[in-house]
Amino acid sequence: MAEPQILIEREENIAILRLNRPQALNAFTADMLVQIREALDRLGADVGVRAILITGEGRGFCAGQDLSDPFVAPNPGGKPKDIGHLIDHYYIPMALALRDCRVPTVCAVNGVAAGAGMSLAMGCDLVYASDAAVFVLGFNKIGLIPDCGATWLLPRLVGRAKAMEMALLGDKLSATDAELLGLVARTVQAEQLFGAAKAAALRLASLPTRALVETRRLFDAAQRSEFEPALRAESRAQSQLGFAHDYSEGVAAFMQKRPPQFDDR
Ligand code: T3D
Repeated sequence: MAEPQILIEREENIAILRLNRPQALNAFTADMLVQIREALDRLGADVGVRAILITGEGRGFCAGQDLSDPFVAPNPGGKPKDIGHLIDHYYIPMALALRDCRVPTVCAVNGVAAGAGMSLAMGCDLVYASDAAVFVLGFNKIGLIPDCGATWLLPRLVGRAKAMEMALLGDKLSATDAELLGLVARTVQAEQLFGAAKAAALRLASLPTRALVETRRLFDAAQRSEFEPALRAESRAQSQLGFAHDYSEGVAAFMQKRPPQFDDR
């Protein structure tokens, strides 16, 4: 029987999603993209899950699209394949499922993150990288443009100049440089990466989920907004969150000098 392309485990109130094609540095197949999207939707809707940790099996995190996948692999002499179909029906739904995930997401980048694999990492809420990880867009070497959200995410994270250099020259970026540039939140020694990322996911899982996810939404929305509309959007979100149980629980816990028990999703 074929190995599953992703693995899901549950630990306490977090879910761990592992990309599981280590022989190809966890390169995406079309099936795998569907499985990741379905897992994000399913786990996000599960009230027992309050954070999702994404990582890769083996020495790589994800090498982007599997270039040998018959779904897209060029077919010299045969009928040309429309890569846009793959993007529209597989990559975009996965990228949107990640952006709209109902719980916070943590990425543990355990090795190379290339092409759309780098986009997957950048799309997570909290990105920790192993000191052995490297980031490379790589699209320039196959005559394509950065996709799966990379044109939106990368310049916002590292600035246009560095994003252009990474996209046009396609050089690898070390995890240390990725942290200095703001591409990842933290670089951790390889052997400590999973523990650190899991601890962060467990911390997120103990916090008020709706407020965390609203923070993500507002940070993203503010990128396309003037200052005053951002202030108004904050006010509307705050108003809604103020009606939620987690707000009264947080304030009560503070006043009573006890740890809060957040459970409102
Ligand atoms: O159709 C479309 O392409 C549209 C979709 C776009 C989304 C994208 O993500 S496009 C970008 C696709 N990804 C790449 O172009 C990256 C290709 N890979 C590499 O440049 C290098 O493998 C890495 C920089 C990622 C890692 O280099 P290194 O030296 O650490 O490992 P390696 O020896 O190159 O690879 C190890 C194995 O993984 C090797 O297989 P083998 O020889 O041991 O049997 C290699 O062929 C395989 N592998 C790596 N990347 C891919 C892959 N197999 C299929 N697809 C890959 N993307």
